[in-house]
Amino acid sequence: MDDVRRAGPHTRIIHGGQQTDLETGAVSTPIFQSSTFAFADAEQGAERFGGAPGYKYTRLGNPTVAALERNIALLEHGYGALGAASGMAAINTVYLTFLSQDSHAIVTDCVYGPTRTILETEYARFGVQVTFVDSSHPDNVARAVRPNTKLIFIESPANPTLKLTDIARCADIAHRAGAILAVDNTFASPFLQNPLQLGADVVIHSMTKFINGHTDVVAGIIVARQEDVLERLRSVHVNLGGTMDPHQAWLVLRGLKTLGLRMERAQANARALAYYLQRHAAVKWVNYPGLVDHPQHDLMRRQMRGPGAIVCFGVRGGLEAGRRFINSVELATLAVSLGGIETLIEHPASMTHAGVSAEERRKAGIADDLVRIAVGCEDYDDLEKDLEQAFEKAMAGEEAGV
Ligand code: LCS
Repeated sequence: MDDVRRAGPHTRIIHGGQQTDLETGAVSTPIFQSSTFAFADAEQGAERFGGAPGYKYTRLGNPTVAALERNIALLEHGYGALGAASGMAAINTVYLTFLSQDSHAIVTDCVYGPTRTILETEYARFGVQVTFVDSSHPDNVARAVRPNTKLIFIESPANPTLKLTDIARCADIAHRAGAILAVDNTFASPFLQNPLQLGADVVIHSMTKFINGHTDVVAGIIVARQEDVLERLRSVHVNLGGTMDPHQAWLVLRGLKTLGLRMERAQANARALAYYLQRHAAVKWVNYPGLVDHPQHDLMRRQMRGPGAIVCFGVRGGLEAGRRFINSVELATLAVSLGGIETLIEHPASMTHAGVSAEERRKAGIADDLVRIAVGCEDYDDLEKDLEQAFEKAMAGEEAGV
């Protein structure tokens, strides 16, 4: 194929940035499990350290990791990408690249817990200033801009409130302020949303989630729209050391091949579950951007290709009934994380976002009764049956006053 960039979404996922191994004909990218790479002679070693192409040392670059980086860069329409040991390693490289003493960041208030708490606990020690805003109203972002604002970091859809942020508007605000816009695109995956095409400068993913999709790897990636931004990130990333291991990269490459298939199926399941929950007497409220009454349904249709596979809801009877409900599921697994082929269920206020204070959670809209369900690829009927029996148990406890 002349240019896989112009191919359809599944073809791009399967073939993007991949090439058959020239020496052996291996169709699957080999695992180059080597920490270092031999030079032909002293001159070649010196040239490579001077910037000539070629591998030197795995923390600085590795062929298996590079195959994954080429693929994700292509899927996100970026100039290039940097594999990371985890989503948090990717986020820390972004923070450390663009923030310094007395610089200011604007961050979505309802981001993944540690994305927020590390700014409050660690970066604050070095004089970094942060304003957390409800970025679902871009005017809040514009109002928070200061002369020293260097980074706007948004998560859309956000974890766990599923609030969306208008990426194009935020790119405009960032660029007028001379700042970088970075977007955590984990919840959408590159299959459903491409922030760089909407004007963002940097995208990060926790590849632990949809991109790998099999609940067996922790990994992250950073994608930059422009070469100069990528090189700034690279010089911090390789020295900070949160880079990727070749075996980890190979597992992610393998999981990634079915990203489109998994997303389509998990999203269809999520959509059907959202309708089921909306009709259910034991459910107080449902939050899913695919529902037409979601306050940002139109924005979802504008900037995403689908609402994704995470559904949040509140169980009638508050925290206790919610606890009984999540203790009663049998097919769905009570565990944090998301984006795997199996359905996972968790309670953010006491788990993923427990490090965020109760007051800040309330301000960010992370309700105490919020149950997050990361819908997987099982048969829909089995999922519905499982939730139904869990609701029956939760409500029976309610009547018995348990
Ligand atoms: N960004 C988002 C949106 C996330 O949800 C997570 C992890 C991260 C970044 C960090 O990625 P990691 O370092 O774990 O690869 N979110 C989790 C969650 O909701 N449950 O468990 C982890």
